[in-house]
Formats: sequence, C-alpha cells, structure tokens
Amino acid sequence: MINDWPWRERANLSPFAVALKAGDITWCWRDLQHRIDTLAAGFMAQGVGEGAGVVLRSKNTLDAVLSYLALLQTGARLLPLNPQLPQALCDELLSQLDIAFMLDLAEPGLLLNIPALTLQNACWISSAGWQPQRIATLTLTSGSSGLPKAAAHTVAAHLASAAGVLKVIPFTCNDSWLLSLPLFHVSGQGILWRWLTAGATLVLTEGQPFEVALASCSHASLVPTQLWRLLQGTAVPEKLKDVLLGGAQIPPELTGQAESAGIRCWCGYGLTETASTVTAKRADGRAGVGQALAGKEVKIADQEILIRTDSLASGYWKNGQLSPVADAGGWLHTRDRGEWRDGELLIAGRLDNLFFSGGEGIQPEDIEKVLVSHPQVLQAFVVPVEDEQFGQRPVAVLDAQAGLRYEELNLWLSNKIPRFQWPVAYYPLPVALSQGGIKISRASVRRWIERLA
Ligand code: 4YB
Repeated sequence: MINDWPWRERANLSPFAVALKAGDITWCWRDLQHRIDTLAAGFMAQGVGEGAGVVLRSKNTLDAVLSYLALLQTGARLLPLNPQLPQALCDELLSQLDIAFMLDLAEPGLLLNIPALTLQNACWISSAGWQPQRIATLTLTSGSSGLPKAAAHTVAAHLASAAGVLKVIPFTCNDSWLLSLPLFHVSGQGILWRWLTAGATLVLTEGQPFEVALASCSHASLVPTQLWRLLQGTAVPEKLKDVLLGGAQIPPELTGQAESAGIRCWCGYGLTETASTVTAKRADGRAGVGQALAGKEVKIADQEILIRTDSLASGYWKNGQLSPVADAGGWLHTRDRGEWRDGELLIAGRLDNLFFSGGEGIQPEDIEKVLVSHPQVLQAFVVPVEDEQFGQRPVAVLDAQAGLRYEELNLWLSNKIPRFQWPVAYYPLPVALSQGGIKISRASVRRWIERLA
C-alpha cells in the first residue's frame, strides 16, 4: 500500500540508496526528492496547479525525467509529447486537450500559443496531495488513421501496470533499468513506474552512446529492431541480464540469439490504453506472448483480443471530457487478432491490416514474420498495392543488411509461405519514415508506396 508519492516514500525508506544515474551524475533518493521538490515549487510559482494541462516536449533527458515527476507532484495533468511531431499536428491536437502550459525542452522549439514554463527552482509549496486516482498523464495513441487520441491514466493505473510486470520479471533495488524508450510512449513511462516500485536505479543515456549506457544496466526495454542491432554489434553489454521486448512481433530467432548471448528475454504485449504490458513470458523459442499478468484478463471474441485490466486508461481525454476506452463490461477491444495456442496468447496482427488478393485473405504480419526470420532482414512491412487482376497484391518494404539480394527473396520464401503471399516487389525502408516514435507507422509506409506507384 503506497501512502505518498512513490519517490517520497523511497526518500524516507532508503534515502542514501542510488536512485538515478545520468552520465557523470549519481543521485540518491534524498537528492532526487530535493530536486523534485524545488522544481515542483518552481512550477507551482509559475501557476501550475492541480488538474492543469501541461505539455512536456522533450527527449529522454535528466531534466525531462525530473520535470515528469515534479509536474505529477504539482497535481498537473501531464502530456509528454514527441518532439518530432509536426507543428501543424500539434496545433490541432493540443487545441482539444485543455492545455494551460507547455514546457518545451526540445530544439527547435514549437511555436504555439500556449504559455511557456521554464525550469526554475523555488522553496515554496511543492506538492499537491497524494491522490492515486487523479488523472495524472495523457499519452497519445499511435492509431493508424486520424488524430492520435489522448489516453488518460491515473497514477494508480501506472502502478498497477508495474506491479503486474514485477511479479514475473525479477527486478530489485540492486538492479538498474535503462530509460531505453521514450517518455512520451507508455513503454518509457512503464520503465519509470517499475523503477519507483522496485526502488531500483534508473539509468539515463544522457550524453553517452546508447550502447555505453546499456552496458552499465541490468535491465532494458527494447523493441525488436533495437535488440537486432545490439546483437549485430561487436560486444554484447556484459551487465545486461534482462530485456523486456514488445511493441511489435517478437521473432523467436531474435530471442534465441539473445539468450545464447546470455541475455534473458521477456516477450511482452500491451497497448497505450493499458499503460504498457498486460501479458508476458520468458522467451522459450515459441512465438506467443505468454499469459495475462496479475490484475489483467485477456479473452478472444471473434478473433479479436479483448483486455480487462487494473492498468486501463480512465478514458480518452478531449475538450475536458473523458470518453470510454472499454465497453460496458470493462473490456478494451484492441483490434488485434489473436488466438490461444498451447496455453498462451499468440498475436496474429492488426485486424485493420487484413486485405484481399485474388479472393485470398492476407494478414501482412504473417508474411512479415517469415521475412524477419531471414538472417539479413531486421524489420519488414508488407502493404497492399492496387492490382487490376487481383484487386490488391502485397509488396514488402525492408530494413535489411547491405548486400541482401531482393531477387532471391521469393525463392527463399517459396517453401515457407503460399505463392499468393509472395511480395510482388521489394523496397528498402526509407529512413525518413521514422518519426522518433518507438515504431514506424504502417500508414506512412503505405502512403510512401502509393506515392511511388
Ligand atoms: C504487438 C506486440 C507484440 C504490441 N506482438 N504486436 O513495457 C513494455 O511492455 C514494452 C517493452 C518494450 C517495448 C515496448 C513495450 C510496450 O509498452 C509496447 C506498448 C505499445 O506498443 N503500445 S502501442 O499503443 O504503441 O501499440 C500497441 C499495438 O502494438 C498493439 O495493439 C499491437 O498491435 C502491437 N504490439 N506488442 C505483436 N508483442
């Protein structure tokens, strides 16, 4: 049972234990608490108060982590924002989200008509009361069409997410988790809440190459492509014990290689609305994502994965109102296709991605799973192109090692998938499609292909 902001509890319980490392900086919980208090007082002196909508636009810096915690402590409703989102999108989006202030720590800054906050310290009132049921964060979803939605979570929901994960992944106060994914995504925020729950050490990359920071940590959350790149490097980080994977299909070939290199892999599945992970398992060579964690329930209805969880968003925030994320029974309809296989959940792909080619249904993820099992392919997107005869046909866009010969790929696929699934063309993935998020948007790959045609 937590009775105060978790960082305050830590500062009381173990004031001199190491809380955070960022480059040359090491702070104990007492240091951290002091910085959060003075910064929160500074925000309150600038007018931030309970329920105020505040945008935090930043990369994963030390100031961003401190501001995240300090703004929560003021009772604000905090929206961490991807600095790479285009200005026009931010304009449109933020106008609906009741934003009173913006703390812009990114370069170049956004030119918006929102009062700016600055980082300043004060010695004054520094905390709103501890109310775990208050809306604390808005996290933008990465929907395939239209404007992203703002999933509103309480601190209680974030803590419930952390509790579920920590029942399966060993993570104690002697361990350290790298803030390896962005704070504007649930996967980054999930790292913070696990760190606070376990009273462990949070490590920030701050001024060091990613691999160097990773080498000093016991834990990290990675998307599959990050782990592929890590394994390609010359040295695998020595201290790294546990990696939580998620966000996209997790190839068993990947976890197999990582486990042989001495890294324990955990395969997770979750969404923005569920404040990250809801199912997880230790990698075991099979393609599933395990079973529901404590406090979470998963069921399949008409092939769709439905989730009921104590970490669920309280609603989507828009113009001062919350609209439901779940049905009347509390179930979130994920639009992910799934099935139970050998007692665990298997994710087939997004229902919305299904298309038809010559009357045959194609789930692009079925082809992508096979493509990424090729030793030279790191990431694959299969999207439909219009075709007079077939209606639509699949093409593949690949993030692959130099030297891969596309002309040989269909031959390689020939004994692995049926002919109607073979891509009719292959393209290299353009770097410009990455928008600083944790994954590349399939819609942007599709638009890029349509423009080529
Ligand atoms: C998947 C998938 C899977 C999600 N197989 N499709 O802390 C974590 O859980 C974590 C650790 C490392 C990397 C990412 C995470 C996450 O939180 C991921 C959460 C996430 O991706 N949320 S999202 O809203 O951006 O996207 C959700 C969608 O992503 C799902 O609806 C699925 O379609 C897909 N996805 N995990 C296959 N293991």
